[in-house]
Amino acid sequence: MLTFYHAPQSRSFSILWLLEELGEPYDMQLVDIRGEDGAPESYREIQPHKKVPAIVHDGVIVAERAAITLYLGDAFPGAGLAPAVGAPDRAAYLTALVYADAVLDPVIATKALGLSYQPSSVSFGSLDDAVAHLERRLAHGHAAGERFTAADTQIGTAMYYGMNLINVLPRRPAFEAYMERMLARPALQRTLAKEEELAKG
Ligand SMILES: N[C@@H](CCC(=O)N[C@@H](CS)C(=O)NCC(=O)O)C(=O)O
Repeated sequence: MLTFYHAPQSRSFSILWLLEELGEPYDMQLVDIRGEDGAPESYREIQPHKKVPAIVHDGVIVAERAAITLYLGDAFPGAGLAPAVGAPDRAAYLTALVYADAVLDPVIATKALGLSYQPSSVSFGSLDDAVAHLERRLAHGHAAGERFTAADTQIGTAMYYGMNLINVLPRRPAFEAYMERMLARPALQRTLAKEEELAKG
C-alpha cells in the first residue's frame, strides 16, 4: 500500500511524475498547504515541516523528495529507473538526484525571490554555475547519463518550473531539447493532465 501526500502546483509534482513513471498503484492524499496555517498539525507526524511531498509505503514514512525518489526507485527495481548499488551508473544517478534538491532548487528559488548572496558562502553556489553544469550534463541526454532515470523526474521538474513557470532559467538549446524529450514521455503527460484536473478543484 502506497500513500502519496501531494499538493497541486508544488514541489510534490516531481514525485507525482515519478509515481506515473513507476506505474505502481498509489492512493493520493491532498494536503492543504495553502490555508492560513498551512497543513493540519496532525500532518507533522508524516512530514516534520508540514511540507509536501511525503509517502507512506507499507507503513513506512518517507519524506524529502531526494529520499522519496531514492526509496521508490530502489523499492520498485522492475521499472528500471534506478541503477542498482554497484552498477557503473549508480554514482552519476545519486549525484544528479541529490543535485536537484541541494543545488538546483535553491539557486532557482533564490533567483526567483531576488535574493543576493556570495556563491562561495553557501552550499549551493551560483545559478550561472548550475546552468553551465546542466548544459554540459544534459548534452549526454539525461540527468545521469544516456538513459532516463528517476533523477530526471527531479532535475526535469526543477527545469520545467524554472523555465516555464517562474522563468528564471535561460532557454538554452540544450535545455529546450531536454524538456522536449521529457514532455514526450507519456508519464509526464499524464502527470500534467492530473495536475490540470486537480487545479480545477
Ligand atoms: N525539502 C522539501 C521541500 C518541499 C517543499 O518545499 N514543499 C512546499 C511546496 S512547494 C510545501 O509543502 N510548503 C508548505 C509549507 O511550507 O507550509 C522536499 O524536497 O521534499
